[in-house]
Amino acid sequence: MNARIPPGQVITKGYPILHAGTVPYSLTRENWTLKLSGAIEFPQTLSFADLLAMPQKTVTTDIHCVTSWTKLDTTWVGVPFRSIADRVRPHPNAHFVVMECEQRFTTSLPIEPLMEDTVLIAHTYDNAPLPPEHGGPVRMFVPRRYFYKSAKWLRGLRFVEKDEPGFWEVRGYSNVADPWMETRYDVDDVKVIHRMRKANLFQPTD
Ligand SMILES: Nc1nc2c(c(=O)[nH]1)N[C@H]1C(S)=C(S)[C@@H](COP(=O)(O)O)O[C@H]1N2
Ligand SMILES: [Mo]
Repeated sequence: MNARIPPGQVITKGYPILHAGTVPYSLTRENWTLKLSGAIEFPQTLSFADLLAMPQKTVTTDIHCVTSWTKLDTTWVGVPFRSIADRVRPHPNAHFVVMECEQRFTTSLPIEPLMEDTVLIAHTYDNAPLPPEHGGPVRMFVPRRYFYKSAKWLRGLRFVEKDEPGFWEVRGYSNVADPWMETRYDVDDVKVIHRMRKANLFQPTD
């Protein structure tokens, strides 16, 4: 098996567009803001200029959609999520981050995988401003999860103690969304819990 291509994925040369609802064309780099809120020391709202003033990072890697397409070697520019976390100083009880988007779309992840150095608040794709159809002016980029964790038209990051499953997650998709463990649907998450139990890593919290 090719370790680079997750199980059940097929390579596409195109770049499919996938989302619920309509593209918010009125959202531009000029009027876009990002609200940083929740369990953090320094709540604040960033403008696009604020985002550009932070250190930028370029990441070239593969993306994997749960509907089974994989696109190799995509190149993104943005601000690492980790830099945002450094700026707002999450409280110790901020275990999850809810990504809040236009049209009330949300998705969430534990804070730990978001700290990986390929995770970006992205504004540039393939050396050009991220097109509205692909989530521009700014989207989340979390390449080690299925792509529905990469929220388009990102408007807020809310740090929370307890997870809040998002739009696709409450509609039957996996909350783990790990392409290599192939957790596509909510029932697949049981596999992960089972593995963690076997490794003695699973600690029920309540
Ligand atoms: N705001 C928002 N972000 C979203 C979605 C959505 O419906 N709304 N769909 C997700 C899904 S299911 C996928 S596969 C990717 C697709 O991104 P793309 O259209 O740039 O390929 O966006 C994700 N981010
Ligand atoms: Mo998707």
